[in-house]
Amino acid sequence: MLVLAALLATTGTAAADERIVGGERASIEASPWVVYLVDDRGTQFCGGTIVAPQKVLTAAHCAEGRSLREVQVVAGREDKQDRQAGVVATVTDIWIHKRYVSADQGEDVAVLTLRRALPYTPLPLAELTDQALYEPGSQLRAYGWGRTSENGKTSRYLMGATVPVLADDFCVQTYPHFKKADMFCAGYEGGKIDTCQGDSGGPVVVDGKLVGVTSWGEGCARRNKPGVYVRISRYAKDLHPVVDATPPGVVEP
Ligand code: 4AZ
Repeated sequence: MLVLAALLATTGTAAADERIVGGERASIEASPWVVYLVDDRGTQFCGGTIVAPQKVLTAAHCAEGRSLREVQVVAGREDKQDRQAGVVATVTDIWIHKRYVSADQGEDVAVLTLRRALPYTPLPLAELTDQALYEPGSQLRAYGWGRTSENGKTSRYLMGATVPVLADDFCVQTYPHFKKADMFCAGYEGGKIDTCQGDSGGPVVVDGKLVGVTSWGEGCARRNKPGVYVRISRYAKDLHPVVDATPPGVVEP
């Protein structure tokens, strides 16, 4: 999660300067619904959110082109190196929004069905009636194990950052193909605090609801280039049938 890449580049010593790191460690106990996805080599590549005991919501661009064997869900583990913590869950089905083409064209949502129910509290989705949560200035929390600078390494530990919703007009100005019905952008005009590669698919939360999924942006924490997120309230109708379905062949723990 984020860093001030431009400042790093100009000072050369900024890596040791904590003031430029926009995120901070977050605890898995306080955010038990945040998970990460690993590939068949065990490498973390995206985030996700537990939205029902056997369902994880992520970005379509995280799930696209992957077979079931090429994605597993790691839940309850704050430190990626702590192999004892939490559980690694097998994926039995991947649902990708039928209109998904690419992240910057919208519909960047996917739902993974797990073989077993996870012993962690799911996070409810924002609904169409939750428009107030998306007002400019609304302070959201984004979570992930992604890169801590634009060209840096992903994070060993779960990180969180607070980013305010920006006005749709600003997002359209900076990203001409931004679709305000399907997306929102959040962050600071000056950059500094942002999500980054590896955070994709992970949760953006306010008021105990999942309002966004990390989707895209130009670089990370750049001036006037905020992060772009899936506007989850707009997809509630598409997601509920998938999220609320009882998976066949349920294996109770
Ligand atoms: C990515 O590549 C990505 N700064 C995620 C988030 C942002 C940019 C890129 C937002 O997954």
